[in-house]
Amino acid sequence: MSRLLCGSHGNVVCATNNDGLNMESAKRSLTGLTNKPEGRVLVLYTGGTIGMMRNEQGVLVPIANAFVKNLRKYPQLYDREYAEKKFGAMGPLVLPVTATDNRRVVYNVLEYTNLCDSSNMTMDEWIRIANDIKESYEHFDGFVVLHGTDTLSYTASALSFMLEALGKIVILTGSQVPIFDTRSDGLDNFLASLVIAANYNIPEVCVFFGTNLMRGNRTSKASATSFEAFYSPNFSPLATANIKIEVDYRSIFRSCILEKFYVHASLNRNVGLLRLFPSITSELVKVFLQPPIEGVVLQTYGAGNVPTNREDIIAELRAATKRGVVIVNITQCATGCVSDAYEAGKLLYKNGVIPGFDMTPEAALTKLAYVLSKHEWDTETKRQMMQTNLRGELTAGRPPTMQDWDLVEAVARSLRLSSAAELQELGSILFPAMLNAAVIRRDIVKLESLQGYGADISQANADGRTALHIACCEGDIKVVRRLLKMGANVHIKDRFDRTPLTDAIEYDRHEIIKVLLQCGAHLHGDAVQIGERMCDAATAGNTKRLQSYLMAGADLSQKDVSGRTPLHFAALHNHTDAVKFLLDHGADPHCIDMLGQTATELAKAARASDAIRLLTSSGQNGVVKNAHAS
Ligand code: ASN
Repeated sequence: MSRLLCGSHGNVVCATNNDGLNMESAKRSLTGLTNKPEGRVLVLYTGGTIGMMRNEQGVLVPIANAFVKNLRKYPQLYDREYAEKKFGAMGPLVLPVTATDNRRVVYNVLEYTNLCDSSNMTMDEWIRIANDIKESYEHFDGFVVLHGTDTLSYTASALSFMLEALGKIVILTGSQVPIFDTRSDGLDNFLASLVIAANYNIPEVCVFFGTNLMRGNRTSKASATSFEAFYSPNFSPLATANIKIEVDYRSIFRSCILEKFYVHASLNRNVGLLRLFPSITSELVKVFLQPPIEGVVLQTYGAGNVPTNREDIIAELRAATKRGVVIVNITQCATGCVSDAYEAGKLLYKNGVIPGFDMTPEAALTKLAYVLSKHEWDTETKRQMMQTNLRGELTAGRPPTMQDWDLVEAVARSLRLSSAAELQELGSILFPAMLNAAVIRRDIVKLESLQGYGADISQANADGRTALHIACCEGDIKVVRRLLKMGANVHIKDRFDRTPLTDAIEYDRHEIIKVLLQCGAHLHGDAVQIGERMCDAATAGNTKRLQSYLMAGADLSQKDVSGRTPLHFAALHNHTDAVKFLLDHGADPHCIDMLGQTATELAKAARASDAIRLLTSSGQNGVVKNAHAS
């Protein structure tokens, strides 16, 4: 696997169209013009059994350019009527709509060249996947990576570290049987992954298999034959997909750093996994630890034990840690955590080995590759980071205290509720209401205590609105910052397809717009619709609103459906402040509308003399200043 089917990233997207669909047109085509809002998902098809077909010899092989063509033949995977009406025959794929999901899933498939069996995956492919997600990040709500199962947990673990400050969901899935076989786990895995990616804001790299959505860096492949091929030994699933999809919001790992999403696109390859076994020779250990090795995951017995009577092995480990090799101790057991409860374990830590707690081998190895490639960290910091919970990959020490549903329980008791499902439902109703009330009262202490009671800070109310949406309308920057530091997600869209950024723009909260952008928020949806909203602002002479859009990254020369720009409307209505603002910030006075008229011509027709003066003086100079948002 080395190149993308559709060429460079400027035009990834729809492998359904093998010529490659331009990203801009894909973006335009993915707008929500229907009653049910659309959730947009990019599928990165890297290979694996899921897409394989039998060749003439009956052997399973991946076949280039066949996957999407086949998807279009399956009514469960392609609502032909809706898709063709809206996007044309070669447009993105669309799932049939269901009553239970909030959003209709619209998905594009990016098929990799050299579709590979995942046994052939290398760190280069991990970097490629991470970069592909980066390139398309702003155009999609979620990402599904179709991947062979054999090394899927390694890729998921690596991506969880490389995708920094991730704000959207990335799901890796695959299957044991090809999706187009009569009896296959691929269909369910793919469908559930698409639906979850489009409908749920779980800003993590996940693995979906069977009925479980698991944190990717907690998974390992458990079976070569079962449809439940993956397990998450030390952490319960983030969600289960049975008749209903049930998300355990309390277990979602949310980044609490005010940072924009980016990719850490390098990895240190001088890492390895060394599994102890009785009578292992010190020569083997010595050779394994030789340069250029820089990091080793040592798989020891039970709770992290090595033989205390093997000074020869201990000496090799000691010498290596002294040379600066980072050695991380994890257990060979399927579940559980290393500890220093035994003398046999303590010995390791005395000799410079560090505990890897309950990390899977895949997580520990890929984390080492990631941590060791961070040139800005010195060796001590790298050792510390290996022991720190960076992405929910390890449980160190006591879990954070939670006042386990006390508040909800108290209410539940008074309502005589008893079952876990009733409690869960009560929480999902009460918490958003209580969070929103705390935001309106600007009560940061209350917000924090609600989180302590188990509220998910990004939990939405019945309209899909979160505390951050409300805070952006209310306009208290301190509350907004606090929410973001508590892990509130900037990408959640409410029932009306509004993000917190939409609210901040429409309430002209300039400080808040800045901090949202700092956290990776971006404009979404149809550019023409954004153009229309800016044209409305220009018609009303609302310069502040135009400034809000500019700060959020909008193109002030964006046209509405009639081809008019905000400048046309500001000129037509003789709003001189708005005309000046638009000209000062790069709006193009030469743009013509569908009738072939410029802003100046419209101003002349309306006898808007002040606007005409501004426009003609800017035109005479031939200069339209290229100022930027401050
Ligand atoms: N060998 C295949 C792979 O990892 C196994 C699978 O996908 N089920 O690519």
